Amino acid sequence: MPFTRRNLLFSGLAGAATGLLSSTRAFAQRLRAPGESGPPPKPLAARRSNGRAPVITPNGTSLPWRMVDGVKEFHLIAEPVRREFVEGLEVNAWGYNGVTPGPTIEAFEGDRVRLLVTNRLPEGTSVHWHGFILPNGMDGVAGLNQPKIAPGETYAYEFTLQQTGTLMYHPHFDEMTQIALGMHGFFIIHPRDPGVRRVDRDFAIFLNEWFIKPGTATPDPTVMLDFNTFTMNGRVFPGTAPMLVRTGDRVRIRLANLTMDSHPIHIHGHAFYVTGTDAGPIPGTAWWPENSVNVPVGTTRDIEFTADNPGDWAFHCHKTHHVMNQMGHGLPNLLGIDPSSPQQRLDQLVPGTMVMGSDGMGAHAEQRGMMALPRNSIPMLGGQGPYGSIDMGGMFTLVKVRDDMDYDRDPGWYRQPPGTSARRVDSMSPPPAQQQPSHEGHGK
Ligand SMILES: [Cu+2]
Repeated sequence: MPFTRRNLLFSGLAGAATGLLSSTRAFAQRLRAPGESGPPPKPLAARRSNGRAPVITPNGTSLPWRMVDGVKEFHLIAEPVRREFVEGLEVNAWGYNGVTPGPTIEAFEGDRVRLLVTNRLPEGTSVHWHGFILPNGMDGVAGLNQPKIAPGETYAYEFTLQQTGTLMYHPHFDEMTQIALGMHGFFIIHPRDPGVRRVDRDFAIFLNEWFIKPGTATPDPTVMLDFNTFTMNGRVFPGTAPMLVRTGDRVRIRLANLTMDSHPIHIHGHAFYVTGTDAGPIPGTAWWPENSVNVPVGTTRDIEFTADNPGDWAFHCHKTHHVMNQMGHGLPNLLGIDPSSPQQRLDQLVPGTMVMGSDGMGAHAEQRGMMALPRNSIPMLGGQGPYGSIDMGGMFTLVKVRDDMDYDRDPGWYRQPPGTSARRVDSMSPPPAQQQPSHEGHGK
């Protein structure tokens, strides 16, 4: 199926629906403790509104909750998940409630929350509430604050939210495997007053990086530095859903990183302010303007801007290898060398191998359709745009700004107003001599 925005939007919605269903099912299946009585559980609460734009996790899901005796109760299920990063690449990951990253949890400052955690992994786990001010016994470091949650067991964490901001949850047991395989999620605490730091569009993007050998489906969690697949909310471009905003919207994007690398995330066509970290909101007087925000390991960053520039704007990690898709390593550097002879010899040994192009990597994108790839792997370079191939994949997505944006429907590619596009000029006559730079009239 060729990549189209419609497919992409549909698969995103389908994914969200599946996640919600599986969460709902999980609630229904929750075992009652022996002898537990009382009224039957109330139905799931609808998504709260409270006058605030809901947080959107592109390609992701939000975790439903229900009120039980004044406590907001959520249920996380730690389990292996099958995640499609983009059509052609399915990955054996670990996550929560059927997805990686796990569903986004939202609550309000002052809320009393209970988080049920059921372990369906083949090994123990725990959940740490990253950045939270909470009782020591709820902090989730296995061995230090609690026993590990053994396979099949359910634990309850319960505490009162004393702060606001973009926080996270992740295991603190066998971190190297569990976090690397995708076990992490957002826990967003809103201010009680809906007028505080209000925005029109509020997005959340969890960054991750993986090593998945081409032709395999299970990431190698022992890899320390040499990752080859970089995701935003468990998807790589062109599988990442664009963020849809209306001209004039106040936009917040929350970014989180629990990988082995920092990720400098860059926006085009706008400048933003850095407005928050995992320690909470930054006072307005201390916001600083940026075009790229480095998201260090083990942190979140909030950025805000007014979308005042219509168009399709790139939003991506600025480490150049992090905007490439699945790369096979160990190939020689052939930049500047005619690769046809080694290509032929390699083809005899390993059919379908691509060596680096002598003129850079752009040719790979051009040849994408003809490349023979190992099963369950994807080309190194991105997707199709309105003007040809976009040579970026991985941690790359789009902010689409339109005057009349329908938030529920991808508008397709931006139509640039006449006279506002870069254009080819080398086929025209050379500019007349009087248009050359002149220093006349500057005093000499
Ligand atoms: Cu990066």
